[in-house]
Amino acid sequence: MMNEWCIIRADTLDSNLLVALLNNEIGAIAIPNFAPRSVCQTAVQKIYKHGIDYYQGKYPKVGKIGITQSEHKYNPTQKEEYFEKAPEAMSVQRAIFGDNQNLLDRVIDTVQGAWAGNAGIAFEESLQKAYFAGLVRVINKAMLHYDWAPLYDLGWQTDKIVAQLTLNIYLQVGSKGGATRVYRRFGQKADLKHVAPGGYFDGKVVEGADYIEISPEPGELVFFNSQNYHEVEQTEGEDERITFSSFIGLREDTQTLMFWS
Ligand SMILES: O=C(O)CCC(=O)C(=O)O
Ligand SMILES: [Fe+2]
Repeated sequence: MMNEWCIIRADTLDSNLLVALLNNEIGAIAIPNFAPRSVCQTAVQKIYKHGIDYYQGKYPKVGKIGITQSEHKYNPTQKEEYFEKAPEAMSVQRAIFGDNQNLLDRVIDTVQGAWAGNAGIAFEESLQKAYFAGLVRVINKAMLHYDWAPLYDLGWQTDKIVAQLTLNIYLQVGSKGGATRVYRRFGQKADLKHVAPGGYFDGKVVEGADYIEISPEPGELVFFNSQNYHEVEQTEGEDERITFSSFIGLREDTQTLMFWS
């Protein structure tokens, strides 16, 4: 089963699948109908009611609700700001995704059920503060990139990870398009010379690489290894493509899986 780099669909997660993804032996894990339709619809209504923020200087534009480590990675002051903003961002997340049966809690429980070590929201020991996790994003198209927290090297707990996954739950999708393409190739520091304006990579970095394509299905929970290059194809139609997401990092020494955005 694990010979081919492909998308594995399953009713639930198990440790073999999780380990295979952390080791980059499979392309993605998809759990259909993880979030019931009613949960997705209610969340989407609350998202529009709350209002969507946009990333500064990102084109194509990407909307979000919540805070991101990647926007606070440039200096130690920003790092402190991230942790100051985290509690408020977390309570907005809980207001949108429920306090009981919270969607992120359900994902963490699912991952914990498949993992012998601890799984939970990341904690910054040096500041004694919790990370934020559970970002809403409106991505109608995303350019080629990879996500690897140890690159930032600002003394975050997440510098200590040895593998990074991303998880996305599709809350609303367009009428067509919007597939996530994941290439079987990890980003390398040396590739930084191929960064195009806007921080995205030139297609050269994935030349000849195998890839999978994940078509977004409402309610589906998808995990993939975010150190691989990935991009989101243009979404068509009136409905915006809205996702709920978090990173998951593995700390090898403690066998901990930490969640953060
Ligand atoms: O929206 C998606 O399918 C993937 C977004 C992304 O870049 C990520 O989760 O790291
Ligand atoms: Fe990404």
